[in-house]
Amino acid sequence: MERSEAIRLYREMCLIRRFEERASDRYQDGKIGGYFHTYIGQEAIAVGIAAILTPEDYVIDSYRDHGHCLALGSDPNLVMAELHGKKRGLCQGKGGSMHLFDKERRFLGGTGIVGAGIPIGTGAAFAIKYRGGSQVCVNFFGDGALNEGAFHESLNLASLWSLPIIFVCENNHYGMSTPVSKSSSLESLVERAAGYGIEREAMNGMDVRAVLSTARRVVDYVRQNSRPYFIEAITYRYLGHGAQDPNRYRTRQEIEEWRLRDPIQGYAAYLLGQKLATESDLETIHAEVNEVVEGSIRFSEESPEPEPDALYEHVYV
Ligand SMILES: Cc1ncc(C[n+]2csc(CCOP(=O)(O)OP(=O)(O)O)c2C)c(N)n1
Ligand SMILES: [Mg+2]
Repeated sequence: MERSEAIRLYREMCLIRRFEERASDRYQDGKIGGYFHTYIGQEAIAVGIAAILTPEDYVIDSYRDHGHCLALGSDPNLVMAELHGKKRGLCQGKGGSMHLFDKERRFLGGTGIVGAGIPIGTGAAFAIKYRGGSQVCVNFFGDGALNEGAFHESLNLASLWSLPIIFVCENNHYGMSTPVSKSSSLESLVERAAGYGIEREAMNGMDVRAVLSTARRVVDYVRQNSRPYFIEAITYRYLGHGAQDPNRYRTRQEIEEWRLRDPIQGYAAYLLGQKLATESDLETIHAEVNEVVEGSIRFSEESPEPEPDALYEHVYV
């Protein structure tokens, strides 16, 4: 990996982390309304996969979508303003946290219904194939979504019709307060894809270098063969499911153990060890990222609310 690329991955993970921390503060202060789910702990997955995609590829997501959107290059000002429900937001304040959408980046949106993005992404992959394109569609969802009928229907068609889609299950070990061990009949989640004849593998979602190398190989495979692929990204969400979650269903020790595998700290140690960056380079990145995020909050505060009449715009196409 080139030094500039190595540093860019670090910066992006830090941007997502800081963005989520400050957006959480704003939520607690009542400046952001609605539902709100952070991506803290899972940053390496979105950043590592987005780094391999071309601007023509499609991405679709669940409601835990701020990190993916930022990793794809959406403007932090617009994303933050969207969380604040402001007119200058990415979706003019009508999407909010769970329904970010960025047409320019082919980000087909977050979805509030668990598993709902899976058939839509499968449809996007069908469209790619139908039009004879060479793009891929990446479909992010949680471990909880594996138990939705839509997941099984989509995997069946994706395999039957040989669609260029990468199903990325971010296994953060919980669907709200329910551990995977109480919701899945199989311990190994990748085996869910076996029943549909789909190639599959698990990867360490806490290590951006592991994500990058898996993504590079898998995206190549899907592009060249127009076949679906299933990745289980093993990870952990540090905070509660959403902003109101008191987090009583797991021990502090469990959270602390996962924090020892933190994707940002682990990668910082790698950059320093390989002499790809100095302590002072990393401090500069933190300061820059902080300024971007604070700027996005100022941008959100300065943006007006949407006009009441805007409620009727962009509803149907
Ligand atoms: C169809 C549907 N059922 C239930 C819910 C309520 N719900 C919201 S998030 C969630 C847990 C999903 O967990 P997972 O897929 O693992 O995603 P994570 O939150 O861990 O990223 C549930 C049950 C919903 N939004 N949609
Ligand atoms: Mg989960």
